Amino acid sequence: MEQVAEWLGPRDDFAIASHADPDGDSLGSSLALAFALEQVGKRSTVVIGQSLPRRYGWLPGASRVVSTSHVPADSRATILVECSDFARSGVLGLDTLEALNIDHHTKNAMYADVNWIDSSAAATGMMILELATALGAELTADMAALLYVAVLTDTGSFQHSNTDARAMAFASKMLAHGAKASEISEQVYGDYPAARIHLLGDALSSLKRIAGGRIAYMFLPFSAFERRRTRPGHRWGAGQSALQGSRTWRDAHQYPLRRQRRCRRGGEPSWRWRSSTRRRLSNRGTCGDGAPAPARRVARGA
Ligand SMILES: [Mn+2]
Repeated sequence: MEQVAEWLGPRDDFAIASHADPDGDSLGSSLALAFALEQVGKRSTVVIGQSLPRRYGWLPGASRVVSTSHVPADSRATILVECSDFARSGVLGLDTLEALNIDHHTKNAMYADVNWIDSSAAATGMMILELATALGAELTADMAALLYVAVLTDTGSFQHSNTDARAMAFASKMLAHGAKASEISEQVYGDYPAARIHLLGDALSSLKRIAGGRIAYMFLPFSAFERRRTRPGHRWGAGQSALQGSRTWRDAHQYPLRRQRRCRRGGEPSWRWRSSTRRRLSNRGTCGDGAPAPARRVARGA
């Protein structure tokens, strides 16, 4: 942390880059960092390599996010938030600048001048608060909302295994500083288009049980995506929601979801199946009757 503050000290005009397909943690962290830097008299621009996802359009400071494929010309240094390498940002030219790398994932190429990785943090947002405090910035209500979004989304609404006492204490602190839990949840999770809800229904109604009921699976054929007129971003989201929904089923131990994807090889469109699975923690290792659980990843292709 000392090294990070030392690196920031003499520098100004930062491009703060979130990763491609930005999530609540990378966007909330990037914007909160921009507010903290502003408090200590430093200029920064938050850059993302695509348009801002609609459900994050309400975030404090969202109007300052610049969607660009190339780093702004007036940037003098860059801070990458949750990017495993420069390319992960989806923004070109960052590697020509002096760089600070902030991440809580262990899989990180350690590519910057200063690399600050803390895998014990449930969200990068928790590291950003540490940094803001070290810089002497105050935790404002806007920053608290942004950092609450970071920890809310990265813990899967406080359901994933990274939900520990520290994450909950952090969330509590954000609420005490003005974050509104119910409003934020509604903004983040209550803005799905009808097409995505229908797609979720398609997935859930395809639910089948095999292997004597020990394995349940759902599948989403490409035709469902076409029928529901979904955009690419909805497809992954519907898959995730379907997996989430299947977790509530009392007897399930593992939840594979198969999605059909269209691929182009040598100009000819072809079909591929892609599978993802989730396993219930309390049943990890066995399928209830003592039999070993099936492989975590179901083989791709069909
Ligand atoms: Mn994260």
